[in-house]
Amino acid sequence: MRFAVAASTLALAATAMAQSNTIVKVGEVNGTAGLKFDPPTINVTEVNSTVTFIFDGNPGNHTVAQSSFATPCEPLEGGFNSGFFPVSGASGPFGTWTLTITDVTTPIWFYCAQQVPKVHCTAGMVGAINPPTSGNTFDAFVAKASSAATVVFPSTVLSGVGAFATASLATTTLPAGSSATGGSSSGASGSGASGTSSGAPSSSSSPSSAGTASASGFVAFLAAAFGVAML
Ligand SMILES: *[C@@H]1O[C@H](CO)[C@@H](O)[C@H](O)[C@H]1NC(C)=O
Ligand SMILES: *[C@@H]1O[C@H](CO)[C@@H](O)[C@H](O)[C@H]1NC(C)=O
Ligand SMILES: *[C@@H]1O[C@H](CO)[C@@H](O)[C@H](O)[C@H]1NC(C)=O
Ligand SMILES: *[C@@H]1O[C@H](CO)[C@@H](O)[C@H](O)[C@H]1NC(C)=O
Ligand SMILES: [Cu+2]
Repeated sequence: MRFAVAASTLALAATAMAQSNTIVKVGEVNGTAGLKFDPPTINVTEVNSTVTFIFDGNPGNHTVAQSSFATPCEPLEGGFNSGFFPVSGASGPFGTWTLTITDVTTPIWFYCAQQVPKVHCTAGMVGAINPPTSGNTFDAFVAKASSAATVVFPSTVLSGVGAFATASLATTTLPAGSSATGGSSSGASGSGASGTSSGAPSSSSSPSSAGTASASGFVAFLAAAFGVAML
């Protein structure tokens, strides 16, 4: 027993020093639906770290689409886009989508491409991974987005610039009233690993999935993620 605790502590310490997993809520801030990513900016220092977007804003129907500082509400050429995931119930189904970051030296900008019933990008639904702290800052990006004349609705693409996903947006159902124990996420394993999703449009232009992500690790991570989400 003591050994098991020690071993898991070591494993946690090793994980903390290597790649990170960061959760970004889509369309939800502190339990309330809103046109935001939460947190809107994150720092990722290690290549192959992951960012998991949890689409749990209820009600909501959002995307995570890569753009550029110059044109915040238009798809970056070669950029990623999760596709839409509609949420219309307090207990889901919710969507999850995980990006692996391959370039931690260049900012990764993204926006929500939803324009119905209002434009989310101009309303401030934008985010950034590793934004500069001077010059092209996140605040400057938000300001640029707010006055964007053009908002473009991209098709679903897994592979982006400096980041990629290996599976489409997956559907996860949370039982009503589930607690922070996270034991309820096993039902998500099939959809999480295989990338099937009823909520996201399918895309014939998506690159084939590498499909090598650890399913059990991902499920454990989802459990932790929803534990946080339900606090
Ligand atoms: C969410 O809650 C945290 C902790 O109470 C608070 O610091 C933060 O400002 C809140 N965010 C928003 C957008 O209200
Ligand atoms: C990211 O790092 C910068 C310094 O490089 C820091 O100012 C900022 O607070 C960090 N952001 C987060 C979300 O940790
Ligand atoms: C990132 O993952 C790729 C593919 O598994 C691997 O080839 C590369 O060595 C990894 N890089 C780091 C810094 O872990
Ligand atoms: C989500 O939004 C997209 C884009 O506006 C729309 O095509 C789709 O029908 C919406 N889905 C639902 C279930 O409302
Ligand atoms: Cu949105």
